[in-house]
Amino acid sequence: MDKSFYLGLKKYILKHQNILITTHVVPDADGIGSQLALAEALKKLGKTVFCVNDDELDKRYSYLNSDKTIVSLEEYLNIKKKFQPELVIVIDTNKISRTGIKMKQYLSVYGNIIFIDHHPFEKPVESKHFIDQTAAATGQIIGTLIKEFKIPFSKNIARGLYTAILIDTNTFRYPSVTSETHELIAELLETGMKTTDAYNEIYGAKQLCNMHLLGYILNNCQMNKSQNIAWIVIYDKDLKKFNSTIEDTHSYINNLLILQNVKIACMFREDGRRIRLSMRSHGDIDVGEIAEELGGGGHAHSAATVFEVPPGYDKNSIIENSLSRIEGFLNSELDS
Ligand SMILES: [Mn+2]
Repeated sequence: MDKSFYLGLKKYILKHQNILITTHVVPDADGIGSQLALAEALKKLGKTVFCVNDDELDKRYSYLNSDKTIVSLEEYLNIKKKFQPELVIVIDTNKISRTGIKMKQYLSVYGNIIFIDHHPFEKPVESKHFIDQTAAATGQIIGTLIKEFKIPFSKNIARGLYTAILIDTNTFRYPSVTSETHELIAELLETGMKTTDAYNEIYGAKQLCNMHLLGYILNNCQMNKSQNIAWIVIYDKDLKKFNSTIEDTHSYINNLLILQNVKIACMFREDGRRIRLSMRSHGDIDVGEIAEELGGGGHAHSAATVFEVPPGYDKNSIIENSLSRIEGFLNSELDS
């Protein structure tokens, strides 16, 4: 992204003193790491900053938030006293509805909201949406912005941003990773931050029961005839049987991408009367476009959608139907 993008963003943020930073619901490490890094940098600039999310953080992220910088909206409303945000920064999404039902309601009285994000967005407003779709993670945008502020990276900032980029690139495996990404990573490592610690803290906290669930799910992995689409299905009963939660299945889908010739990896997950679908790709196949055709959205290499299961319909028939549609989209992409 060109320099004017960061200059514009910097100028806008510097105009305000009281700043609230939030991210999307069910935040991931990109949202959380970016929030924490930006908050620390802005505090060093003398700003008053609150990091507030719709809900409490999942416990897998508590090591990043050991000083409780990020609080839930409920906690914030109890402690904020007279704090009135002059500026609200929404990280890692570009829609206010994605901040959560409670957060959206809370923010409805604040007009001064900007978005810092890397998800595709069709109608950005220049002074409101700071979106760099080419950035591998929002963490990469925040890292570049912090450099623009001339705030040196601390070990803590480095860990937040490194984790953000690690998660959003599937450990540097996506085509979104560029020389810019690695140049920033090099600067983060200059702080003395340990990559093995950062990796193990986010990926290496599994229990034996999660390992058994992973084995079970992968054992039932399937492929289409052409062997270019692979999928796994996670049912509620599997989670129960292996004493695991949805959070434990977070990166399961990435295992499918190492299959030879696979173009699209799919993970279907039962969620009440819905089926949630995540898709991953590498190479030229744009699963973001396919997800959009299926009523969802996302990045070129990582996207998602949700299917309602109408009364009287079988969940597996919804999965089969969406797989044949995905195959149709894939074949038309391969033909063009
Ligand atoms: Mn992201």
